[in-house]
Amino acid sequence: MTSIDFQSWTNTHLTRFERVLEDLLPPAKAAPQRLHQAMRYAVLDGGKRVRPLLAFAAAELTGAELSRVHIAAASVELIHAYSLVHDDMPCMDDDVLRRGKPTCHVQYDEATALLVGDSLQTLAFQLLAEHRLNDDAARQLEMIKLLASASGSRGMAGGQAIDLESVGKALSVPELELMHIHKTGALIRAAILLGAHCGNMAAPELAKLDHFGKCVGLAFQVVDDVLDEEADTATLGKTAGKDADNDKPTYVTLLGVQAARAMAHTLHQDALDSLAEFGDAARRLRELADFIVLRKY
Ligand code: GRG
Repeated sequence: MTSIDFQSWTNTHLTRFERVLEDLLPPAKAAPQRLHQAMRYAVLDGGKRVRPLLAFAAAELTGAELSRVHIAAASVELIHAYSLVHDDMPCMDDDVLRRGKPTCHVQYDEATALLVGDSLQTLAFQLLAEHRLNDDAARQLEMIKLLASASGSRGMAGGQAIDLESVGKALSVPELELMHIHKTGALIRAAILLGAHCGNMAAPELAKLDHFGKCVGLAFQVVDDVLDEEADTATLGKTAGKDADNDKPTYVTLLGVQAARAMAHTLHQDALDSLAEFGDAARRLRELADFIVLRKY
């Protein structure tokens, strides 16, 4: 698929991936129906699917089987969807709009939303354990460990804890960076590495990809902060200006819009530099880095 343009590559992958997610999620008619319907509501038909796309693009460097990459990408997207459902609940960010729709606890109820997050998280690990993702069992075990540490208290959930503690506080830029490397960056990095682990990439190349992931993960958050300030709710599909309203430190509040954009530009360049050795095979990763930094939603 290297000869088609980025938009066609994305559309082709996402159309196929939506069907994969539909099949991997429990059917809406299976009991307990309300929980299964709410899981499907939280995952299907929404979101940019940036993490799965990064997994597909990283896997292209290895020639991994697409059916395997689908499972790895789905596991990351399920963790991401769970984090959004829990983040939107009244005990956390208390938001009513996500992916252009009422949030899960608004559409269903709080107890259901809590169980949706729990069930999506466990389903993610079930997929990684149940499907053959690499002929080398040790590498597959590494994938499970990777997603667990990226999601848990030393990764995304830890970053969320720091986020909740930082409301109303004046963080320094390095403190803010540490928070976002965990909260947003860890899962983005994991998506890239899981895609690569579906093939057999050697450690030096994995390290380069990991650096790419670290840069785009942070750039994603810097741009998110700028968009939270500059874009409107309809464009974002979630409530704009939420961070400022909640008195949360952001790159924009600490640095201002212009310096935040400059930081995203530096991270973008650093990310592209780390792909130099991969040549044209890394074309989709470069295009995704461009999308992450230049996106308007
Ligand atoms: C509840 C354990 C737990 C963690 C929550 C991811 C997260 C941590 C909170 C989401 C709140 C937020 C706005 C985070 C900053 C950046 C981010 C992850 C935005 C949402 O990701 P997108 O833009 O969402 O990829 P879509 O809907 O496109 O998939």
